[in-house]
Amino acid sequence: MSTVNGVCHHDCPDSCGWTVTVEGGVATKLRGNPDHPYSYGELCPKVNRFLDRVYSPDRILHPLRRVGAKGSGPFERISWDAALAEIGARLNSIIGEHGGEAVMPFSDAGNQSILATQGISDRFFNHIGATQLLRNICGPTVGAGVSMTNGSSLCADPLDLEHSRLILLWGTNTRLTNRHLWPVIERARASGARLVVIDPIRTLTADEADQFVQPLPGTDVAMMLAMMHVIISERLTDADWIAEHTFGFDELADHVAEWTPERASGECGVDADVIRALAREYATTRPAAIRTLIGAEHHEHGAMFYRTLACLPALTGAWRDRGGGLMRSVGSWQDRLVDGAALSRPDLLDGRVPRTLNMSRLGEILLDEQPPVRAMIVWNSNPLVIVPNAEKARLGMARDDLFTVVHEQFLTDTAKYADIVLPATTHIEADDVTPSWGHLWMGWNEAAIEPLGEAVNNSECFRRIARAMGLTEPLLYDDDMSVLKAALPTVDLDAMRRDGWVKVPFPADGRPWADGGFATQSGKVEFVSARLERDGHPALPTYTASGEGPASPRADRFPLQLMTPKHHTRFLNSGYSHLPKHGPAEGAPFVELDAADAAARGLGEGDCARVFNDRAALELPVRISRRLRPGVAAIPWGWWRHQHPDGMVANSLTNDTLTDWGGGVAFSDTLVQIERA
Ligand SMILES: Nc1nc2c(c(=O)[nH]1)N[C@H]1C(S)=C(S)[C@@H](COP(=O)(O)OP(=O)(O)OC[C@H]3O[C@@H](n4cnc5c(=O)[nH]c(N)nc54)[C@H](O)[C@@H]3O)O[C@H]1N2
Ligand SMILES: Nc1nc2c(c(=O)[nH]1)N[C@H]1C(S)=C(S)[C@@H](COP(=O)(O)OP(=O)(O)OC[C@H]3O[C@@H](n4cnc5c(=O)[nH]c(N)nc54)[C@H](O)[C@@H]3O)O[C@H]1N2
Ligand code: SF4
Ligand SMILES: [Mo]
Repeated sequence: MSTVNGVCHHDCPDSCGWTVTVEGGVATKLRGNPDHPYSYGELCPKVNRFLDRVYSPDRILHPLRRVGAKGSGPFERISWDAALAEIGARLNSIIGEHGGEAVMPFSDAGNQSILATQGISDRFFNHIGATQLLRNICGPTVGAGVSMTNGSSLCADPLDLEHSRLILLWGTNTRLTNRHLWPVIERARASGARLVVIDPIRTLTADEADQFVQPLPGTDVAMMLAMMHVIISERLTDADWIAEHTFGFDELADHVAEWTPERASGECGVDADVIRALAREYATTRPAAIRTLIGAEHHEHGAMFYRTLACLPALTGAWRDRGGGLMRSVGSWQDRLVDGAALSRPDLLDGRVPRTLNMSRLGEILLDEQPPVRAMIVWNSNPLVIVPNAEKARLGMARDDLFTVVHEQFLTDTAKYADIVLPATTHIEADDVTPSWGHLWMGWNEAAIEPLGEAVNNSECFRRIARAMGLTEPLLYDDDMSVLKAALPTVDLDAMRRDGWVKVPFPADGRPWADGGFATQSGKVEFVSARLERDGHPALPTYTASGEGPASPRADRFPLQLMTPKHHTRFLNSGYSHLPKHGPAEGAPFVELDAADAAARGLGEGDCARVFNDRAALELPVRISRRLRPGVAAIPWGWWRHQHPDGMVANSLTNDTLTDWGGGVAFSDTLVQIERA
C-alpha cells in the first residue's frame, strides 16, 4: 500500500490538494490532502467521488471508430495502430489538398494543467500551420476589462479577504464555484466584516450574505456609475490617492454627474436608496474589497463591466489596504512563472500567420467559415454542451465532410460526433503541473496509478498523432519532463515534486498597488482610456443596454431574459452529470421562473413548458422560484442532450454574440419566450 499526492486538475479556482491510496496498483481511496496550504484536506461533492469517475464502466479505454451516423452512438473498438493510421492519412490528405488551416484545434481547460492544456499540442498545431483557436470562453474578458483601467489583469490575492471589513461578492457564487474561499470570508465576518452579494440570481451564496442586491442581468454598469456619482458628489473620495495615482478624474466626475441613483435604478431595478447606501458604505469602510470571478463577463458588454468595476477602488483609495481593492482570478500571477513561448514554440509557424477563430462561434465556424474547416481535433472540452448557440454547433459537427478526432475519458455529446475517439487518462494516471487561478500555489500532480486500458495523456496523444503523420520536427517528441522544464524555467521541479507545490511570487505586504505603479501608459489608473477610444469604445466607463436585452426589439417576441448558470454542487461544467452517483442526485433539468411570470402563462410547479427563441425550443418542467426577479428565467446548465427530455441542451438557446472586447461571449444576454407545452 502506498499514498501519492496530487492536485485537482478541474477548471475550478480551488486546485485542491489530494492524496491517493494505492493498493496493488489500484487506487482505493482519494482524500483531501490535509497539508495543502489552501484546501486543508477538504475536496468537494464532485471530487469526493473522483474514483467513481476513474473506474467508471463507461470510461473510454481503447480507441473507437464510429460506425453509425454522426451523433447516433454506435462505435467499434479498434487498435491504436488502426486509429493512428486513419488519422495520419486523413490529416495528411486534408493538409495536402487544402493547407494546414483546414485543421482546427478545439480545447478548453477540462484539465487545466500545463501538459494537458499546451504540452506538445500547441507545438503540433503551430508546426502544421493549423487555424489558431481563440480560447476566450472563460476569463480573458475579465482580464481585458480590468486591463483597460489598471494596465494589467493582475489583481489582489483573494486570501487577503481575511483582512477586509467590507466584502462585495460581485458576480461570483463563491459557495458553489470557489468553496474553499468561503472559510476565509467567514473568518473576516467573525472579525466584523459585512458581506454583500450582488447577483441577478439569489444564489446559495446570496442566501448567506448580510445583504443581497439583485440587479437585472447585464445592468450593473449603471449601478456602478451611480455609486461613483454618490462617492464623488458626497466627497467620499480619497483625493490624495486620486491625485497621485489616477488619470482623468475630472472627466469622470463630469461624466457620472448625470448618473443619479434614481436614473440607475431605472436601468438595473435596484432601489436608489440601496445604491446610495452601498456607495457610502463602500467608500467609508476600510479595508473594502470587491471579489469577482467569471460569470458577469458573459454579457455583450462584459469587458465594460470589469473596466468599470476596477474604477471603484481607485476612487476610494481602497488599494492602500491589505484586504482592499479588487480580487479576481490570480491566473495572471501564476502565468508569470510560465514561459509560454518555450511551451508553444511560435517559431514553429515559420513565418506563417494562420487565421484565428473564436471558440464561441463554433457553429458559425463549421457552417459558414471560408475556406472551410475540414478537420477538428477536440480534447479537454465538450463543445456541444458548453458553447453558445449549441444547436448550430451540433449541425456543424454533423457535417459529413468534417473529419473529427476527440480525445476523451467518456463518450460525451461531442465524442458521439467524432470519426475516431481516443482514450484519455484521468489526472491520477499522469504526472503534470497544475496552476491555480484561485490561490497562489502551483501544484505538482504525481501519477498514482498506471493509465487504465490504452489511455494516454494529452501530450502523448499529440506525439502519437504527429508520428502517424510522419512529422520529423524533434520538438514534437520532447518528453513530458523536458516540456515542463522548458515551460517553468525558474521553478525547481524536483523541489516542487518533493514538496507538492511552490508559491508564486506576490508582494509580501499584500498591497500590490498601495503606492500606484500601474502598468498603463500613464502609470496610473485610467478613468479615461485613450486606448479604448482608439479601439472604437467609449473612453469613459459607459453603460450600454444589451442588443439582446429587454429594451431590444427582439423582446417583443421573446420577453424573458434567460440565465443558464452553473448550479449543481456535484457538476463541474458538463462533467459528472453522466455519472450515476452525481447526475441523479441533482435531479434533472428544469426551467425556473418567478411566480408572476409563471401565472401569466398559466404555468404551475411541475408543468411542462416550452422555452424558445429563434435558435431552438426546449421542453422542460417548471420550477416556480423566489431566486429570480420577474422577467428573468433560468435553466441550470451542465446536463447533456440525452438527459434533456427533447435532446437539446441549455446552450441550444444561448446568444453567441461576442463581448465588446476581450473575445468573450454573451451567454447571459439571451431572450426567450415561455409557454405551456
Ligand atoms: N460546482 C461548480 N463549481 C465550479 C464550476 C462548476 O461548473 N460547478 N465551474 C468552474 C468554472 S469553469 C468557473 S469559470 C467558475 C465560475 O465562477 P463564478 O464566476 O463564481 O460563477 P458563475 O456561476 O459563472 O457566475 C457567478 C455569478 O455571476 C452572476 N451573474 C451573471 N450575470 C451577471 C450580471 O450581469 N451581474 C452580476 N452582478 N452578476 C451576474 C451569475 O448569476 C452567477 O451567480 O466556477 C468554477 N467552479
Ligand atoms: N450556458 C453556459 N455555458 C457555459 C458556461 C455557463 O456558465 N453557462 N460556462 C462557460 C465556462 S466558464 C467554461 S470554463 C466552459 C467549460 O467548458 P469545458 O471545459 O468544455 O467543460 P467541461 O464540461 O468541463 O468539459 C471538459 C471535458 O474534458 C474532459 N477531460 C478532463 N480531463 C481531461 C484530460 O486530461 N484529457 C482530455 N483529453 N480530456 C479531459 C472531460 O471528460 C470533459 O468532458 O463552459 C462555458 N459554457
Ligand atoms: S473541483 Fe474544485 S473544489 Fe472540487 S476538488 Fe477540484 S479544485 Fe477542489
Ligand atoms: Mo470557466
